[in-house]
Amino acid sequence: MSNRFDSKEVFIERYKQEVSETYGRDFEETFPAERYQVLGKMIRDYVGINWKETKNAIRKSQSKQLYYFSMEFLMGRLLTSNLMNLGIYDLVKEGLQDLGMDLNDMEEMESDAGLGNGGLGRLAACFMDSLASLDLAGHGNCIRYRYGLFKQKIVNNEQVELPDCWLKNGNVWEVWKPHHAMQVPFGGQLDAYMDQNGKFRSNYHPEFVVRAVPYDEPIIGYHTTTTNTLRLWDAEVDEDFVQAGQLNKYLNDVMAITANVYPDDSTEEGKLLRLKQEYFFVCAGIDQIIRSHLRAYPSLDNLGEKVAIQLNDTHPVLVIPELMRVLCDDYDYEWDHAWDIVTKTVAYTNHTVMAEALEKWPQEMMRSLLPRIYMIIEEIDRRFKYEVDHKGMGHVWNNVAILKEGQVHMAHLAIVGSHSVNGVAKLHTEILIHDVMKDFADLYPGHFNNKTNGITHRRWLLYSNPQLTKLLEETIGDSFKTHPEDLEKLMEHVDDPILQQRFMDVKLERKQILADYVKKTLGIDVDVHSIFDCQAKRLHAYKRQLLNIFHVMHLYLKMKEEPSFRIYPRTFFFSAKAAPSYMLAKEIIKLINMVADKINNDPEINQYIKVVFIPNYSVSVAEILLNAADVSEQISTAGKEASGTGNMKYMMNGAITLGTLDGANVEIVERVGYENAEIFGLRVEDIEEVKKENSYNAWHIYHNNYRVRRVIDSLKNGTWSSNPDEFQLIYNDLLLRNDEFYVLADFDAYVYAQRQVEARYQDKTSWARTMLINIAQSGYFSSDRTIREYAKEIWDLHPIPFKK
Ligand code: 26V
Repeated sequence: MSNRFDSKEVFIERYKQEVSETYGRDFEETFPAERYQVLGKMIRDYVGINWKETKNAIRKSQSKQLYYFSMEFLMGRLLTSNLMNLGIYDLVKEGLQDLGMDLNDMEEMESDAGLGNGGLGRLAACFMDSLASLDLAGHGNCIRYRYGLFKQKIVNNEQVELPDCWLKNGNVWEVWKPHHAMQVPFGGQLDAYMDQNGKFRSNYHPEFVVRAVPYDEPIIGYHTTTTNTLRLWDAEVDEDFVQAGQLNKYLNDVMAITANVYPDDSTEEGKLLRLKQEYFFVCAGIDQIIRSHLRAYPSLDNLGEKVAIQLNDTHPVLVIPELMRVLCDDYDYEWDHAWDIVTKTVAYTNHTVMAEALEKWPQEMMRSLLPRIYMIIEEIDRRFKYEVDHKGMGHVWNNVAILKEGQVHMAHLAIVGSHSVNGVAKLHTEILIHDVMKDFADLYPGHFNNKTNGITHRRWLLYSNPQLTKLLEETIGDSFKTHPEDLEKLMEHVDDPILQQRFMDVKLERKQILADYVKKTLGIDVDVHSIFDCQAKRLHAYKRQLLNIFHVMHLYLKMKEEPSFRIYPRTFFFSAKAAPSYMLAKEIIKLINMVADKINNDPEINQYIKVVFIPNYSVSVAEILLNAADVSEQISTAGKEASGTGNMKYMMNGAITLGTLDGANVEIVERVGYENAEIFGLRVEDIEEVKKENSYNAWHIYHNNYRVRRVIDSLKNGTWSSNPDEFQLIYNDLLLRNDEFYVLADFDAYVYAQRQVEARYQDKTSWARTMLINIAQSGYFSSDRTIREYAKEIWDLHPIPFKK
């Protein structure tokens, strides 16, 4: 029997029956959570036909397939997106209505799948949506973490981390595939020997083996048959590998592998576990690829023609030595042949130029945990040295070596083992080529390329902002839904006063939705006619939330000092998680919350300024925050933010970028023009100059700039906290450690830019026009465009041909 329901009536009948049969009770007697479970299951079953057809079509046409290896997938909730992509949202909504239910309530029941830290994980999720929507065979490979990134609560102004038990009510989208399980070995001894043909052989006696068990989630394309797979690996015990007397330890070690998403790797302890996680999902993912390839083709010779593997940052870079191991050890390939196959198959995306974020592993740790893999890395390094010398580049060896100073440099391994290395925005790629990875770019000039990030306009415009979507449809038709570049048609209408007014009404509606959420969850009243100024992203010194809150503090102190100085009412929204061990970041969160407390409760000031810290920034929070913004704060130190993707989501919903010339901001301004953004601050060249001259002196600014001094002094003089040492880390970072991210250097320029924003906001016509221009120019930042570029220029991937 088909699982399809083509009419509301059929849906209602099936749904009632399914709920009642599943729980053995009359439909009316069942709980909302139970009804949610069954709804999810019915949709998953509904998708089954497409899933099967996609697999069949790929097999029949022998299409090339992409595997996106990522330690993180920040999927968020999927119910709305799945129903909308399937084109059955209205049918289900109305069906539920007839049953006295509200689809919104069902949507709220779903856990927000937070298997990631921030932009990198969300990018992977947007890519999945675009791949399927463009009919490309592209699958995700990751870990089924039992707990997502921690949930953040604010208690006494401080961040408190709570576990994110996203699986506690199960996961309706996943399908458990125990028969596709495999074994992943760790540690132990490797006995190497030469066989009679002089070929290297080894017998491996691992110390520890776990069973990797996949859970598959369908990734549903927009109004298309294509349904790809996100495979999440769970670790289970392998009955045959428990050593006598070690049962408990073994159980704990196995459980630990898939317990947590790493909030970053700034803690020493737990590093080994992170390396285990990396090999775990790489080894399992590669095994699956090899097995499925050999079901379709007689050998692995054509792997590079039929499979593309994209490494989302260096976390999955062990793909390179692991594939070499499989080819050489398990399938008897000669090194050079195997290397050709590997480098043809694998491509690498770099997501940061921050030195401390570039992954390195102690050689000893790698050798003892993964003896054969380490041996292969040594061989890759040895041969790479030969190549570098041979190219007459021996003098750069120390910059490019994979193994040096006792560490394995994962980015170097990734570059050497890939046919493509890409940055995630124009400026970022330039910095990679001309600065951070310069020697590699000289060695492999053709390998480096840019793929500016994107976001799925489906989730971030069509589904999370139906009010704006409707207005756009009425103005320019609906072609932008499948061709987001058609948003540009809006350019013809940006001067239309009626449209401007209707757009401002839509914005107001979104602001009201956010205001209601803030009132309900935090009890804070905000004025929807104030300027909504938003900064939402991970808390990191280089992103400079400090600059933003310093400006707020400055406004407050100035208004207190000068009763004649008043500003246009503004609400400053912040939302940010800090890594649990990142003390400076946590202190900044505390400062924001203490400033909020003080200002929001000061009757003289709180009609002009409100500060709202929204806890637990996540995909679901982003879905109501970003589209309510008037101002998008993108104020990182130039050269540090690889791309940013939040900036694109704000833009697509009309907000004006207040930003530095960093990451994809550069391309945003390129499209909207300087007159439709507010750009300020030091540029990359300026910072390079200052660094070269060694001329930056934070004390100098402190002593010579009254406004800066007033703000910094307020950290210690009881304005925000009775404890003068409360913000000592911030103080030290700025003054004793000379303000690494140029917060004080950009302060005046930022205050000035904020005044410009204020003035512009008061000219309603021009403000609305600017917002409409931002929307009109945002189509370029759809991840559909990004994925088309990857498919054409890196993967050589073509749409799956479905036979009609
Ligand atoms: C991680 C860490 C960890 C601790 C020490 C400092 C530090 C600095 C940066 C990072 C980021 C690691 C990689 C990453 O998540 N990059 C982000 O990737 C996004 C998608 O391409 C991009 O939009 C963001 O700009 C970039 O930061």
